[in-house]
Amino acid sequence: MKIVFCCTDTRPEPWLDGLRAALPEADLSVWQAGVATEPADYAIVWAPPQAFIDAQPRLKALFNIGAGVDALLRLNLPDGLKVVRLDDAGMAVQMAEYVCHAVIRHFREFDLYQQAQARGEWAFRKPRHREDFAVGVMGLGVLGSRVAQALRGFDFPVNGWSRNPKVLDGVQTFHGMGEGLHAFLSASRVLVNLLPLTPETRDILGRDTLGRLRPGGYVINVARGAHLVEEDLLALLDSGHLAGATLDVFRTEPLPTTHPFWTHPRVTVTPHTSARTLRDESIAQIARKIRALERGEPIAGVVDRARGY
Ligand code: OXD
Repeated sequence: MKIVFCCTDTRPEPWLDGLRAALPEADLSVWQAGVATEPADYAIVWAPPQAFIDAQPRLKALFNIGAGVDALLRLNLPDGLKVVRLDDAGMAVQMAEYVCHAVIRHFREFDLYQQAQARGEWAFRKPRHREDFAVGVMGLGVLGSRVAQALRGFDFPVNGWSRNPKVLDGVQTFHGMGEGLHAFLSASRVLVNLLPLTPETRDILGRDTLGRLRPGGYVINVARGAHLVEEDLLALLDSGHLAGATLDVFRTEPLPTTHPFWTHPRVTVTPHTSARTLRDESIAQIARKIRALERGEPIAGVVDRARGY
């Protein structure tokens, strides 16, 4: 069986070493622009160019080594080619850490304590009520469900929103565009975006949606920059409707040095790092799935290409 690796911003050697150990029977190669590669059965990819797909007519499955598959689904892919995403592979716990940290930092006003420290000031802040900080999680897939459960662990009221109805222990769930979305937003003060990026969800976080959050709302975007209308977020922060935002993803990455988010006093910027791909876990999972496919067995994580996730 032949496997080709095409992740242009990732050093291939450690991946190849891991794959060699996990699948000694596989013949491995690395795609390079302008260099012919033999047709492979499986590809391990991150944001591959169309030229790669066009030069690989025999592929049975594309294994994406990130959480979101939007960059892959924008390509012209042959019918029947399976697109497979990582199932957790150590990302869900990182996402839960990141989001819980951002929520708790905001709720417990750690930024204000930091400022007080800079002034050498010993001053308590009045405890705030958890019931006033309902957290709404948009997107209840593997990552969103884990985040919602982790927030429940801190006793925050948690709302969840998804395209189709879902049931999650301890979480008040809403679904569908229109009324379902509006009811979800007006019941939430902190918004966590973990949606897949599809034509339906592009620009979903704009003036109309964010403006429906409870006053003093807080936005955490850990999905895709294109979900968020950046000017609308800035306007709602400046009008005082929103208290702040923690943003890990941006319409343009790296975030341009002149972008107002860098210096906004109530925006925290991190460089698309909320849940990193863990190489060993990912290799083990991909190897297991390739073996299953070779035996003709079904695997988890196959993307519904029409739906977009
Ligand atoms: C992603 C990732 O899909 O970082 O954004 O894995």
